[in-house]
Amino acid sequence: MTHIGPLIDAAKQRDPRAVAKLISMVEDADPALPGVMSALLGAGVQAGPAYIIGMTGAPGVGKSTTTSALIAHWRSRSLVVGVLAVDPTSPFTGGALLGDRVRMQVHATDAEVFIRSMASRGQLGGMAAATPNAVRILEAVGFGVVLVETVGVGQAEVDVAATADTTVVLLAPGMGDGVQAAKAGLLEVADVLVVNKSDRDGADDAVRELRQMVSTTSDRQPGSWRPLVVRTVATAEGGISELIEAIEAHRAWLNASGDGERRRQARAAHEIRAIALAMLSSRIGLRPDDPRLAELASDVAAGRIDAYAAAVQLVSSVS
Ligand SMILES: Nc1nc2c(ncn2[C@@H]2O[C@H](COP(=O)(O)OP(=O)(O)OP(=O)(O)O)[C@@H](O)[C@H]2O)c(=O)[nH]1
Ligand SMILES: [Mg+2]
Repeated sequence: MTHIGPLIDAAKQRDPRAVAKLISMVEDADPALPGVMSALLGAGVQAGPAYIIGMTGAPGVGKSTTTSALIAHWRSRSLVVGVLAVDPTSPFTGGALLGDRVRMQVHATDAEVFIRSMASRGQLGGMAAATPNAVRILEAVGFGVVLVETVGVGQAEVDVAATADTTVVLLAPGMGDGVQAAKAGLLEVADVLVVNKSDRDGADDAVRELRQMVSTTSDRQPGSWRPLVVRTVATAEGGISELIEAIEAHRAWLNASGDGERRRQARAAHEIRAIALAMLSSRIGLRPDDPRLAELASDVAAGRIDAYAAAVQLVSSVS
């Protein structure tokens, strides 16, 4: 609690260690976090909103490599770039943290690029609650562009992706492609679809399949956004300028249609709700590892009581 002032001052100068420390506080759900967020508010207003880009897709599809290729573009326009690689603590990404650092190494010596892997360390509300806070911190200290990498394997990741301004969904040929993405709910959140690893067989088919899916499933209302499909070879920086064009086109549409403002408000509502639910849960003393919850869970699993009745019991036992 005592060193918050200097820490915040250093973070406002984008001192990497101070920024990293603030993000650790988010991961740990540090009790001083509300104070940090309120101290950063003025800075955030001054800095203005960051442009938030979600990068999501199956493990190993090339999210980090593509992100690294994208960073160079915004750096060339003198924007400071933040990257959060969100580890949903899934077994898939257990070994990915070191890999991210290697893949983004070209930017490691650039003081205006901040790259950080994040874990939720069991905090209530998980990544869905933690990620927006971390993004807010980067935004407040002046990162103009924030890329958030999530592994698109479940609803939580889809939720995280949905809080971005522009969501880029990456696929690779031969991984089941469009159907896989549709099943995972990723097509619905995609503003831009990328077929990465297009140096491999099947890229043309994947692009065709996705374009087909987009044209049959997306909103036909005039003025609505239809996801763009781009082909890349991230390792050779192939297609990266097309990807940037697609992202910029979506950004222009966000501004012109007013959808950007709507998304920002939806994002804020999502954040407030996540924080409020976490507060309520902790006020009534409910933790994810609560033994009463475990006991009720075994009753529900065994069919002794239904989940609604269990929830009622749980709430009445803690309040
Ligand atoms: N052939 C080929 N390989 C690629 C391409 N893009 C990335 N790779 C390779 O694919 C592997 C995974 O790349 P990453 O960028 O780490 O993928 P990721 O989606 O971030 O992976 P996770 O964070 O573990 O989910 C690496 O070995 C990359 O070199 C590409 O366009 N073509
Ligand atoms: Mg990665």
